Amino acid sequence: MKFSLEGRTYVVMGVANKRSIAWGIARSLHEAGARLIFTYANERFEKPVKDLVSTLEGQDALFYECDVTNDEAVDATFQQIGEDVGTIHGLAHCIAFADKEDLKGEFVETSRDGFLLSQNISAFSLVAVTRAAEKLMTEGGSIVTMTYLGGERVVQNYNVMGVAKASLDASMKYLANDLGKRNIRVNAISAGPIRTLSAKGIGEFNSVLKQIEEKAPLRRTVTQEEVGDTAYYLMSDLSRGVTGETIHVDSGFNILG
Ligand code: NDP
Ligand code: N5H
Repeated sequence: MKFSLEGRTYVVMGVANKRSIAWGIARSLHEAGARLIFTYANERFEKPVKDLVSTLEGQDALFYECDVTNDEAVDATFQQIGEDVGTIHGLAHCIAFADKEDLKGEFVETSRDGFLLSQNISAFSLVAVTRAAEKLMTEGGSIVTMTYLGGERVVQNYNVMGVAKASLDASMKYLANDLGKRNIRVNAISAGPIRTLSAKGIGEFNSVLKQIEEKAPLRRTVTQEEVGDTAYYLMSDLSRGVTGETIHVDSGFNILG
């Protein structure tokens, strides 16, 4: 039995399908008794997300469309959430995007537009949603974002996303400093590679997984459930003294030289 999150409401952003890391987080929070709110990028994803959530027994979830590149959409979404539920206790930001062309070859070839696009969706969006969501965290709260090792060091092909994750990681720390006085914590989970829709079609992904199986201390890859349970810890009072932190859920791969 988990430490209960009954009576608490969490916003989960970035469920695309059942393989999404956001879905692992949603299931873990649901198991702890939390009420969930889901956002998706556009109405195309409304039905698939609703169908998925209908499999969570007894979950009285709410759904909103929210394209994070649009300030008005972000503000309107959180204003509506405020009107519908009042207080929220946390938010899981599981959103990233880069042009496929920028995820191969040499980083030096990155275009200005490609660079700004990935920064906009993958890093600035955390700032935008935090600013809108914190107004609803009247009892304190916990914000969790998803990052990857490629923001700390050079990982082949991650390129423009690595620079966006470095920006996200720094944003997470500045936000943690701003919001700490209102008892709102901001942390990141650095996940090892997981086969999701985003990872689909990325060249060399299989060899990245194989490298983890051969070299990571745990000699295996991680699952959405394992990331979900760490997000649950960060959302719960178990982590009440933790903010501005990055927890690696990566079978220990990051400690290797
Ligand atoms: P998914 O493809 O399942 O999720 C990516 C999500 O980003 C989608 O739900 C997509 O929404 C959303 N998104 C993209 N653009 C926008 C936008 N403009 N507005 C709102 N939402 C948007 O992949 P993952 O679960 O793998 O990715 C989740 C997070 O985890 C990302 O930050 C990723 O970088 C990170 N991560 C992933 C790892 C992995 O190996 N998979 C490893 C480490 C970190 P929609 O479907 O509605 O378009
Ligand atoms: C070193 C690697 C492998 C190479 C780099 C992969 C980077 C992936 C991240 C971004 C977010 C993927 C991405 O934007 C794909 C899009 O161009 C195309 N896909 C889509 O549009 C789908 C339909 C939608 C749902 O995707 C999004 N994002 O909206 C890194 C890997 C080992 C680990 C990894 C996969 C990290 C990560 O950040 O996801």
